[in-house]
Amino acid sequence: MKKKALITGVTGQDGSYLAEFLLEKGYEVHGIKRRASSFNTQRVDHIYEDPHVDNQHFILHYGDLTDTSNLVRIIQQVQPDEIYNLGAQSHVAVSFEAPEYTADVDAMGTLRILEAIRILGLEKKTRFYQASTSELYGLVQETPQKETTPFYPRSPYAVAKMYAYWITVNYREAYGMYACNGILFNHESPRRGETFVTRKITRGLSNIAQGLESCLFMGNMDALRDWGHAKDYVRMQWMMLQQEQAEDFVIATGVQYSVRQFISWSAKELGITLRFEGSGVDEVAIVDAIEGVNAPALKVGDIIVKVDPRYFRPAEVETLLGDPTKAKEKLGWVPEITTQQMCTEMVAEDLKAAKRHALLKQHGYELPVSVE
Ligand code: NDP
Ligand code: GDR
Repeated sequence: MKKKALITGVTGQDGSYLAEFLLEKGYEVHGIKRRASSFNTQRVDHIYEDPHVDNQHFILHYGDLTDTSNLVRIIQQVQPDEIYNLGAQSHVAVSFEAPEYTADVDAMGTLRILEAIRILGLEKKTRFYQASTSELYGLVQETPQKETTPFYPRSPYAVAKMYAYWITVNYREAYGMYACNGILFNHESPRRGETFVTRKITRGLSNIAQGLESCLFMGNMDALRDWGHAKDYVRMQWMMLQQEQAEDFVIATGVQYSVRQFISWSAKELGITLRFEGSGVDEVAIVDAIEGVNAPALKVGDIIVKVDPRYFRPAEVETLLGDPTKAKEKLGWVPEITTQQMCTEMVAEDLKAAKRHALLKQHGYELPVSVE
């Protein structure tokens, strides 16, 4: 019998990589997608299967983490062996604007799934993975952060995820369910949402190099993060559900860089050397040298990065650095892709898109460029 997995958040970055990974392992993969006024399945369109053929391996269901009856019905119908709860309002800055919605989806949504498993009597059959986060550490109490480091959440998103973390632990202890938390540090890829910092940088600088935008406006460039590749991290999500006992794990690279460093690397990938001048809200990045053919729209002396305080957060998480020793020792997991290799891949993909776009513009077909 084929194993069945149900993924919430299948249309997101991690959901799409995890669906690919599980399909390759021979799973029947079910995903929950939200109803939207336009198509929102771009990240999984390449694995879409025509519902009119027999033996479908990838099946999408309409649903929402705010809708209990919908979740119960889908779980009852699918009878999954594994549930990966990746669905969330996942943007930290947005959670300050929409705190109640974030709590409903990220905290209550997790409870709704756990309760659905219990109501349907699937406690012994269905294994549950919760997408927990390094944001739980917030104002860090210990460096590097590991499974035993105390939490100090710093945003409505992190507080909601803290509820989800503990309710997962609680259902494991109270009902003997196989339920676990992956405490994942930031992970990125060419499929990363365009408003998260790495993708904003790789896409923004690629557009600027091709003359589609003129300046990238950034928030706190001193922030330090431990950035891995989403492909490495979804492998670990699956590994966590294949153990004898459910346990929580930190997933991280163990190396941290600043946002400024990521900007410099991305610029270098485009053949641009940047010089940072000024400080605080007056800091800018200036083109110091250009090599190669990837930045035809720029000249030395152009200011292409500025700080805009609108991107500062009401409470910031300044530094995160994970210690993945437990994942390495107990599961043999080590990340295979370095932060710099990931940056190279992201810039290459965004540059390809920017070149296509610039070519259309050259021939009179101007497309709007969405910028945050
Ligand atoms: P994305 O933002 O790319 O994807 C989030 C997914 O959740 C999307 O499919 C989105 O649907 C869906 N979603 C949002 N709201 C709802 C809702 N009300 N009901 C059902 N689905 C909903 O996130 P990532 O793939 O980057 O992250 C996956 C999970 O891991 C998230 O829970 C995130 O909080 C967590 N996480 C992520 C980390 C990272 O660095 N990427 C690190 C640690 C944790 P739609 O496409 O329609 O918007
Ligand atoms: P984060 O990711 O908040 O860590 O949450 P994000 O990429 O949004 O920010 C990382 C750091 O960069 C700083 N920053 C900016 N961030 C954004 N988005 N836009 C900017 O212009 C900008 N300038 C500076 C931020 O202040 C922050 O310090 C991500 C999400 O995927 C969560 O869902 C997940 O739980 C955590 O990672 C781990």
